[in-house]
Amino acid sequence: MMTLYSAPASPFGRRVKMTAILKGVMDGITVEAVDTSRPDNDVLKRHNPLQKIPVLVLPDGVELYDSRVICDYLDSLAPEPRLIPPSGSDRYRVLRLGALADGIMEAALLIVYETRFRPQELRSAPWCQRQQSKIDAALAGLDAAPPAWRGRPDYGDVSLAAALGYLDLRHDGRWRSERPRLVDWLAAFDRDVPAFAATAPH
Ligand SMILES: N[C@@H](CCC(=O)N[C@@H](CS)C(=O)NCC(=O)O)C(=O)O
Repeated sequence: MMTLYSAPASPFGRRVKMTAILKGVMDGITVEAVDTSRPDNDVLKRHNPLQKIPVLVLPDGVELYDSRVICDYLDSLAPEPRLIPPSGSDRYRVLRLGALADGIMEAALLIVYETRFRPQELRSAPWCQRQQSKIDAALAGLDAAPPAWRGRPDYGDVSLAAALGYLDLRHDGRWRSERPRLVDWLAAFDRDVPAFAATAPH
């Protein structure tokens, strides 16, 4: 059995869970919820010096982080469906979309953390605006040319869906009003990939 330390709202954890479901290995994973807002969380400290989730602990005790590494590992467990192409331009298209989604998730998380972890007097509106501008620019590019949807997700698609799901959850879905093509893309993903609804934050 493997253990996944995560949290229901974590977009990085959701990407890992969707990957595990798509690879057919979720039954071999126990999910342990971790509260990242608690300072000095012993579980987190024990498994990841960076004190971040998700962490996947393998049966032999090896701890894998971060979510990119975990998804790569899970993808290696079964030949099909292949979520990260092994080589060629497809591989770098997929990894680049994954990196873009990472940037959206990281910026969105920093904006949330600004109010969650910083006292009022230390909060910086320009800093949050800087993070928001990264999200806006990434979404504008994606809306202008959404990833081709073929009904079978790859790692880049899974990452983008996790990022948009997090913007729905924690940024009130504000991205939707100006990104109609991306809204359609996510609707198609949701329709064709049951793992998306199955991992929805609760
Ligand atoms: N690059 C990491 C990011 C993980 C991350 O930022 N996780 C958040 C929860 S969604 C976290 O653990 N935050 C706690 C903290 O930053 O102290 C990954 O892909 O796993």
